[in-house]
Amino acid sequence: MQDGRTTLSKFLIDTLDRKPGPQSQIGLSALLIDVAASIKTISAALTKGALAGNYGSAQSVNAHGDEQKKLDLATNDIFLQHCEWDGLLAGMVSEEMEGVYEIPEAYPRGEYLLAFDPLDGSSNIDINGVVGSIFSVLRVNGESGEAGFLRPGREQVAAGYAIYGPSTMLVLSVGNGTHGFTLERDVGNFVLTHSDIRIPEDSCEFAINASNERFWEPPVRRYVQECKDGRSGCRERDFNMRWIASMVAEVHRILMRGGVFMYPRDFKTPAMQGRLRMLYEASPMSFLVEQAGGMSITGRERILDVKPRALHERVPVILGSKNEVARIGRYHGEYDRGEDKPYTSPLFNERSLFLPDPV
Ligand code: AFP
Repeated sequence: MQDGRTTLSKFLIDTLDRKPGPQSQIGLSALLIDVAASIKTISAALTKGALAGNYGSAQSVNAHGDEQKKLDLATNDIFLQHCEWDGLLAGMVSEEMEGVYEIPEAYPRGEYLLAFDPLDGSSNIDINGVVGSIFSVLRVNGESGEAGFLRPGREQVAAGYAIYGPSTMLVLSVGNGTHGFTLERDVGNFVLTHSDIRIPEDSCEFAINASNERFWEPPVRRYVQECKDGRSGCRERDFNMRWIASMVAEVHRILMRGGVFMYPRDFKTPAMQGRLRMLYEASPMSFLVEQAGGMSITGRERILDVKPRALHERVPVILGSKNEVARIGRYHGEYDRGEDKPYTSPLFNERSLFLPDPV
């Protein structure tokens, strides 16, 4: 594979079709070509911006009560139209649809299941910010309907995202590393430009929506405070903070230069286990991050081991540079075991041997 020369099609032929992989990979390359075609169509629609009249609200809400932008619905339809007809899928799930999208009777059914967020970060659309699409592929396992999708993310056979930035990129893994392709718009090809991406194990950059700080659990507050303390604190180095409100943009930055992205469990809405959805956000992004040498946890367990109980189930997400994510996981463990409280004793003050003289 040569950066700058290998197209997505050649990558998939060499990686999936030429290599005698397990039987289960047959048709996967064709499906990923259909997904890539969806991304090209979406990229073309987004570059028109306000001129296409696509901005603004669709005056509707999705299954979770989130307001839908016109482009949320338009991009959802693009994925359906590109992927439903080719006899590769048995069903689809999307952030923008309440239930499983059954393949129309007019088309043959296939061996794969596709879950996707057609437009991640859509609150950035009207401000011309970075947005993306996220997708996850499972192989049919004999269970039909919702049950077929409710499996741990480690069972994914492929995952990826598109990032619609100054350039459109497709970042993909089929289980042999994480690779980035850049859209050569004049020709219409995705060209391999970032083969075998590796996330640095250490980092000085973290991303979290700090406006939720008062709702975070103590281990998250502890980690973020230590980052803010910088070189004057126990980390002995300064950190930088980012928040783009687009998971695709945050994860792409981490794949490019390391860092940590956190959307942890918070008590702003106690019933919600975080904001991000498992099937088409946390799970595919965790697959990509792990394939690139990073780590992805809920705070207490590996995200790819979590079995979702509902199509749109939310999950806390802490992912990125392995050593930083492991530290945050350690803080959660210390908190759960009651080990993170400074030692206090009726006889001795935790900062010095003796209690101050009674005043
Ligand atoms: P939208 O697609 O509704 O804009 O949500 C984007 C997202 O799911 C994820 O991409 C961001 O990291 C996160 O939400 C931003 O959440 P806040 O708006 O609470 O910062």
